Amino acid sequence: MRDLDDDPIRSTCPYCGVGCGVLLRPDGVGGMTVEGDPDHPANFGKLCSKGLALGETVGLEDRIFTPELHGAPIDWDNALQMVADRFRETIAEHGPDSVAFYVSGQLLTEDYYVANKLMKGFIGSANIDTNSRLCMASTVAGHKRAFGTDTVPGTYEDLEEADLVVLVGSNLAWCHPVLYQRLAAARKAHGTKVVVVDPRRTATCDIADMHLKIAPGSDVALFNGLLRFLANSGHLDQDFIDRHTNGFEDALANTKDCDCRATGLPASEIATFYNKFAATKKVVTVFSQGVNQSTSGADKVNSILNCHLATGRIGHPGMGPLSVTGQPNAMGGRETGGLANMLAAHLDLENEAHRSAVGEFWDAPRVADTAGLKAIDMFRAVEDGRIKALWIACTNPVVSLPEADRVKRAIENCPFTVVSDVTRNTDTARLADLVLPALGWGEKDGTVTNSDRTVSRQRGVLPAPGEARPDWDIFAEVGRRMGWHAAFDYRGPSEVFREHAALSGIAAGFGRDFDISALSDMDSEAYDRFAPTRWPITEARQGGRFFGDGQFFTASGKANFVPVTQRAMAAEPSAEYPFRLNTGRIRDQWHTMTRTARAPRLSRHLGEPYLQIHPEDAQDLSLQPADLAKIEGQGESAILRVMISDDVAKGHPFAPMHWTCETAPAARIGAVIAGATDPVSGQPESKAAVVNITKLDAAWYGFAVSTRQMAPDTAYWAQTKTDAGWRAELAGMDTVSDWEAYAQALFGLSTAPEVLVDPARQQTRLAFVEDGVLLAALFVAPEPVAVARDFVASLLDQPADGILAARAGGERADPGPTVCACMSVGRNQILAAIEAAGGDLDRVCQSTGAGTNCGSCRPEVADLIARQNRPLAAE
Ligand SMILES: Nc1nc2c(c(=O)[nH]1)N[C@H]1C(S)=C(S)[C@@H](COP(=O)(O)OP(=O)(O)OC[C@H]3O[C@@H](n4cnc5c(=O)[nH]c(N)nc54)[C@H](O)[C@@H]3O)O[C@H]1N2
Ligand SMILES: Nc1nc2c(c(=O)[nH]1)N[C@H]1C(S)=C(S)[C@@H](COP(=O)(O)OP(=O)(O)OC[C@H]3O[C@@H](n4cnc5c(=O)[nH]c(N)nc54)[C@H](O)[C@@H]3O)O[C@H]1N2
Ligand code: SF4
Ligand SMILES: [Mo]
Repeated sequence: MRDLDDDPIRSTCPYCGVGCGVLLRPDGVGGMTVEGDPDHPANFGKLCSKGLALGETVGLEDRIFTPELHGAPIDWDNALQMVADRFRETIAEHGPDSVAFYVSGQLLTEDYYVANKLMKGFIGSANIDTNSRLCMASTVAGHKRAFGTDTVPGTYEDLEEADLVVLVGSNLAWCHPVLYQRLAAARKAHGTKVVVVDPRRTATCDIADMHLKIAPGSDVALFNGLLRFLANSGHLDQDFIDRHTNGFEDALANTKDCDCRATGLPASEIATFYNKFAATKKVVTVFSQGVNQSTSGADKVNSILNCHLATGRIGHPGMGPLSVTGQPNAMGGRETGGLANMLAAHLDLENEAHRSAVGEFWDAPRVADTAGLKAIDMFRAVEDGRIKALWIACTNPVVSLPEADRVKRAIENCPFTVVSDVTRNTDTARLADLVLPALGWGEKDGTVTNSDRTVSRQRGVLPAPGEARPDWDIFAEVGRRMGWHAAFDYRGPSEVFREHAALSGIAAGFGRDFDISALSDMDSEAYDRFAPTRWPITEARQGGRFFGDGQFFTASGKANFVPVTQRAMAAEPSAEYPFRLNTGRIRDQWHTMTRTARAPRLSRHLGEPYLQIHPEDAQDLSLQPADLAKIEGQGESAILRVMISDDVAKGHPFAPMHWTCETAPAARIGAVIAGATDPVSGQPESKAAVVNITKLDAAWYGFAVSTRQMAPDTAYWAQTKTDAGWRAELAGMDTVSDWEAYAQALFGLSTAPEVLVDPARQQTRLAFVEDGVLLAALFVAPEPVAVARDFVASLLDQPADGILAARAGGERADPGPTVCACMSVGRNQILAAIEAAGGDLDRVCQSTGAGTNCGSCRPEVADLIARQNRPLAAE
């Protein structure tokens, strides 16, 4: 066993595409401490709240330890043979396109490589797609159209060297917090100007010199207008255009019909932005899901790339487009060819020469020669029976895909579904015939590539739970059992990585960008020691930027301008569906919460699914703060807590994507989103569904805490972990006559509770106390319950005096809802500090500790300061 004083093990955070380095110190009893790695080039020691809480998410509760067939354990031998047999039989009877893999940007490069090789080279179908289709597909398509390859030209340092950073559809403060901190620090040091283009005011706007509250979906109009402005105002780099690009005139001609008024922005704001862009040489344009998740996602990407190409602002320090990737290995997935329309090593499926080179390298019987089904189409093919055997790994599509209920029904009806996951308790794994236990972060070994092409190692420091196995190993063994022994005979991840690196060398022979061939003879010790390195990694070259030399990866060696036009979105608001629903992320949760929900402090920031809605919309709908709203679209519905805020525009509410059947079954927002996709990239429009909203008239509302997980059974509930147990919000449509019996069922307790009826507040309060210690409590009322929630939750497992009074006692002040998750600082503490320290942000942060670690709560602290003198809309 390792000694506690041993040197820490370096690894990489498994969440966002910033790809921060971490130092892990296992405690010898299944846990570990996690710190930022000061030597990692992505974060230099910083971590955000999610990275910092990693140690709290590695416990084994909820994990799956053996394969399970319809819920019953079976051994690996039978499980793997069953997968191999079922896939082989299905292929024999219905052809290779009757099976599919749906994988994930959270797989490691080695996992991805093996899965892709098995499907595209050996099964002979390209029916492998990934959740990156929901995430990066539009960028991939945009890059390929402009550059000839899916190349990210710049680096993180560019953000620090730029004089102007334009953030388009990116909530960097919450979604790439450490990169946001790097930008905020650069801005403080040398006054970088920041422009945020987002229909919603986000925490990122805290460092924005300008926030362009653009109409949803109108980014092409904004950037086409910019291209025209650059041309008309003499800001083109004509030499670069002439020597290194094709198609400028067409692209410019296309902007003639473009009307910037589609953006809904005042002409003066547009002019200020255009002038600033034109006048600043060092401009970086960062873009993310507000760009990608759109039926014109690829066009939005190209409208941005066009402006950088037209000014020659690409591939030099402090300038260029920078797509920030979401998942830790979104880039690795692209490098291994994990999308249904790519081959491997950035080679093209449609290219005969590419195919035969890869086929020869793999010694593969048949390399797929046409693109496979992209995510939305793949699940529709499951629905209509074209796909009869499906393997889902490392993703939770029943929650994260649009038309989520349709996806759910499709999987339910699929003749054979395998799910590889770390837990069986996901909405998707619950529907599988066979669940395979995968090793998780902290247990497995491999590599990931972050947004700026830096390849880093994830290292296993914890023992395998039960019989869990690494994903690459599971795919490889199925490959062997399907009859391809030699091709899948890997002894470890380093062997897979070497093969991947060698293939990249072959790809480079075709003039491709992705080349890490210098690593193709790296032995397993060198692989173990491998330090973060930016690609390309060849004998001649390492890292750096692309395209500064004007050389692109198209046949002509020149970049392509892509003529794009502002198009309508898939659906317009109507009488039936008058609202356009925006969706996205919150600061402290990761996607479907299978990991972040395990760390209580990450649920304290925003612990419940909510609908952020403009005050005028709320008024029209008679919605009060803390009411519940019913959102309908697609013939499905979701129930969310109302949060009234003018951060969102009228008619354009926002909801987070994170809640599931495990955490808040009525709130799966994917169910109400249509499966409309971009014709170029196949990426769904997750940010612009049309919906109807009504007030939910519940008969009663409740708030409950319990030392044990509760079993709610009502129209609406949302449950999260606390330090000493669980807390839940509840609402029911039917009146309850016996609250005592209801509470006993909810808590699984048979003892009699203490009951207090408070007629003034119309509240009924029930507390279950054993030996003077609080086990559980329920507060119910005909209106949303007013009670000091954090305070009540803090009393669990504590002496129960005063619980039913539910006020913060003199000795234990109620800290209020958590604002700073890293340092556990509550809102009330911050308000007190503002009173004492005045409105100085730094002083308030210093005195409370808030914002002194990752800093991503600083926008909220600033907001609290700003709000001191005005009434709160949402509370
Ligand atoms: N805390 C946290 N961080 C994460 C994740 C997480 O789950 N939680 N997930 C990671 C992943 S996989 C991803 S892909 C990234 C996503 O990172 P981001 O893309 O930054 O996050 P989102 O919240 O999805 O969306 C960004 C913004 O797009 C805006 N938007 C909506 N429509 C439009 C539009 O038409 N035009 C423009 N310009 N903007 C629009 C939204 O209002 C939203 O603020 O985050 C990564 N980081
Ligand atoms: N409405 C709406 N929907 C969206 C989005 C949006 O903005 N709005 N964003 C989209 C985007 S950008 C993304 S990236 C997707 C993300 O959506 P998903 O990929 O569905 O979300 P996750 O919760 O990250 O799912 C990862 C799963 O893998 C499991 N897992 C973790 N580690 C391992 C491992 O090592 N091996 C295996 N086999 N399993 C593991 C986890 O337990 C979890 O079940 O959501 C998309 N959906
Ligand atoms: S910014 Fe946060 S979530 Fe992203 S890699 Fe770094 S620590 Fe992890
Ligand atoms: Mo993503």
